[in-house]
Amino acid sequence: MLKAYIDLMSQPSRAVFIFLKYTKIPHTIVPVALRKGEHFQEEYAKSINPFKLVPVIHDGDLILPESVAILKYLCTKHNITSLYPTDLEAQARIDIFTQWQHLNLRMGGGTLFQARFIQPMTTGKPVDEAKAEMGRKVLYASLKKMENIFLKETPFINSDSMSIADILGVCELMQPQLGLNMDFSEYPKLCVWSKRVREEVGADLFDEAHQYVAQMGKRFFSSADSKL
Ligand SMILES: N[C@@H](CCC(=O)N[C@@H](CS)C(=O)NCC(=O)O)C(=O)O
Repeated sequence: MLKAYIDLMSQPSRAVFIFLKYTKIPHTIVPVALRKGEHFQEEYAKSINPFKLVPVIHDGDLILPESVAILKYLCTKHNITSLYPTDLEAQARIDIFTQWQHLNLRMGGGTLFQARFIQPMTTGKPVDEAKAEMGRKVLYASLKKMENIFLKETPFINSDSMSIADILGVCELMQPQLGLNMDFSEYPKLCVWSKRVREEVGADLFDEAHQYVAQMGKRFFSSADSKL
């Protein structure tokens, strides 16, 4: 049976988790606790992922890292054309986002999250404000582009129906929104879209995937930090 190595604190891991549960592809979840450094253990680095990252899937003889590659592979293998269309133009429109998000939405939100939470927590050092500012700038520019480009004319990312782009995108958005308790109400289209994706995947599944990051945001960041 397919194994998925994930940590629910990780955005691309949550995307793989939601995708597997939503599509009901038989699988086993293997938790890899990043906070305990389990991804640095010799066995994991040697046999599962030499990049020492999550997520990874192990399917038959294939060991596959990289969330976008994982979701596309599984859609193709299981013929899930609703989430990754076979029509070339529709697929290309989804891929604009899957390529773009790495160095934009993900980089912005992830850098801010690292600077405001992970690094101070793991090193005991104060927040690296320059790094936080860099992340914040990229994040806000990305949120604007999400509203003005990707969601300009369609209820889902460049599409009338939900795709892997929405699953990947919403998990990135939730990292600063839930994990840092940030308020994105100035981005109304994004708020409506993220609610729409939550409803589409199912609120219970969405909330199960985001429970730890949400708990953390509530515990460490008050609403006064909303502009972080
Ligand atoms: N491009 C990869 C990114 C994977 C990645 O950066 N994973 C992070 C968690 S979100 C990780 O494993 N970090 C561990 C570390 O940096 O030590 C993907 O989309 O799967």
